[in-house]
Amino acid sequence: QRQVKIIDATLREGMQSAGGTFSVEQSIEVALQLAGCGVATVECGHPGIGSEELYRVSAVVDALEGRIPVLGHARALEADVDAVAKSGAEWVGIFLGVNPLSMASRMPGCSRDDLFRRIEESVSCARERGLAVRFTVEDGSRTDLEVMLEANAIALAAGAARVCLSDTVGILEPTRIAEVVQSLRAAVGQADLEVHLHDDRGLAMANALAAMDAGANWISTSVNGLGERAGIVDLTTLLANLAYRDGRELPAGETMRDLSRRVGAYSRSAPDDRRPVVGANAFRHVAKLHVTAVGRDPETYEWIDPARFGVERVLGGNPLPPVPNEWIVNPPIISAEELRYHRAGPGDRFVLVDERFVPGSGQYCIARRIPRLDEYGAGH
Ligand code: HCA
Ligand code: CU
Repeated sequence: QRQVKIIDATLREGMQSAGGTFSVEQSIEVALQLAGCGVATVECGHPGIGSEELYRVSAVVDALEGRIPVLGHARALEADVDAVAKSGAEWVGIFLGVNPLSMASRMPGCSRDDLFRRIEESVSCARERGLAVRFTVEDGSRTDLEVMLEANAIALAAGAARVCLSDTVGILEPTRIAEVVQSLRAAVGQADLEVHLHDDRGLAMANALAAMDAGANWISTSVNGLGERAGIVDLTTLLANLAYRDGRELPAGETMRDLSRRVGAYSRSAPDDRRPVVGANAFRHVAKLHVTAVGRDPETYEWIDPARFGVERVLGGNPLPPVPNEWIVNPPIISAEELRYHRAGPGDRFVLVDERFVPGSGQYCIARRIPRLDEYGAGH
């Protein structure tokens, strides 16, 4: 089995999340960190949207200095493909829906043959511009398999290097995606095969692993799973899974945690303490029974050695007094040092609303809320 490669789409799919957009500077920071995380390609933006987006994508291309390639997103239209070529990105990701749902709602009057012609033309156009091409049937999981296979075959014949199965609304289950990927793999032979999986049913990660086993060799991710609605496959959790299953080498834990925190702040989302690996509680043991057992032999309650992520396990954390009802968003338990950070006030990631010392623990329980846009300071 080939080593699976990761294309991280934080700077494209993640821009389609509720938390807002990434500035040029933020995009560059994130792209450079992604390059240090073993990601094979950075998917960034949709240059056809306008000049600002085109500028953001070219800035990321320049900053990466060819360390890893950039892929820009494009509809199956010459203008969109041209914009990607202008950005300097090496790859274009062309997508087109070919099922009755997308045809009726977005391309009334277009026959399937018209759409197939558009695939042929846009892929050829991209090849003429010197771009490498990934082709995606949008909403592939709700598209008739034969139709998807035909669309892919047209794209590959026109020079696409990779096709992508898109579970645009996150409906697949592991057993089903395995069947679909096997059919796609049989049809595309040795060509690269990617999967782009939304998490609407909470199955994106399970589907990614099933797809890998069935023959997909590229997985599309984003940091913190950021994306439309419930998002897509989470990058750092996937990396941890690959380390666990396949012994794949991990990037430095500090880089992963920093990336997660950074993208969390840039996307105005509260930290997810329970997120695998990078969450504050990912390696915290609470029950006395667990704490005692882990003290003797960590393996008793650990799936993987936190030292592999450069993290120390945390023992204890409870019992704490119940949090009063009126305490608002996400009251976490933090150290005195972290409290000083939160006291720094507006311009920070959160606005501190209330704080309370937890007796005997040296820690504080705080209430905070996500700042309104006008409360964000410079640098955020
Ligand atoms: C979108 C849809 C997409 C495309 C994926 C791809 C999806 O937001 O435009 O081009 O590979 O989920 O189908 O993200
Ligand atoms: Cu998507």
